Amino acid sequence: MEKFKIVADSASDVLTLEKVSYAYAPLKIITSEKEYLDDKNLDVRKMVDNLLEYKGKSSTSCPNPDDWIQAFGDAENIFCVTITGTLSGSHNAANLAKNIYEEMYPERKVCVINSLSTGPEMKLIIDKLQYLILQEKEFDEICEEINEYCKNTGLFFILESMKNLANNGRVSPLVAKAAGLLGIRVLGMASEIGDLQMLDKCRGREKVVAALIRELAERGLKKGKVFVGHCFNEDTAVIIKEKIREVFPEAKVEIYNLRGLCSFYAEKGGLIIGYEKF
Ligand code: X90
Repeated sequence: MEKFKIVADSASDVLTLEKVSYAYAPLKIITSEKEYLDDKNLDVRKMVDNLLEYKGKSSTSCPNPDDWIQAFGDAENIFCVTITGTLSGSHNAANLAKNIYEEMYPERKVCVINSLSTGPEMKLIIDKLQYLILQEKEFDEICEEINEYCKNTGLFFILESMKNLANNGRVSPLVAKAAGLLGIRVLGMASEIGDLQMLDKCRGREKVVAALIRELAERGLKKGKVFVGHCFNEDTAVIIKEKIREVFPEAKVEIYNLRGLCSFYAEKGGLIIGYEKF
């Protein structure tokens, strides 16, 4: 049995970890025609293209406590990272799973972490957990340190459409409307309570990237790590990376493709940026 294990839901975009035992609980993307399981086998490109053509209703569903318990598997100390509990039932389900699991195995412990965020910020939290575990710290110590760390990470998003967010009640239709206008990109961030907070509406890519860089500076990026997750918008991700390199030469930037859940809500062209506030 493993001493330490990291577990997350698939909103984290993390499928494997190199140095610590890891598992994820997939969310689902549901249309009247099809169900997409957000696991390693999902063809994200195909899903995004299908969704662009599809005109009917679509929604998502989160793991239930049983799914979480399965992902926990057999480990003494589990760190479980969830998408924001403000917008998803995943966090609640993970807490229920923790209670059941700890009752089933009184000698095992689960620390559930509400990311109050998604994708790239969850990735930062998972990387930090891996680092803390490799430092051979104790369970309680890691719990404490990871909760401190979460206060020093943040998330921005750049969206061209908020249709799926609005249709599923994750933002108000009024807010979503602005993002629907041709050529308009919305810049926002994960708020302190873990929902979407709008910052700016920009016409054109250059303006929105400039606004993002300004916000990154104002909200504390200096030499920290940055993950730029994108939904088939590598061009803009590369521009963002170059701009960050220029303005914050010591920051460490990595680009990656969003997986299913984040792609569904960010939609084609969407970008989600997680960063450290130091
Ligand atoms: O439980 C479920 O069905 C999942 C619901 C997820 C709802 C929101 C996901 C947002 C994904 C959009 C831009 C980033 C927003 C960050 C807000 C904290 C990506």
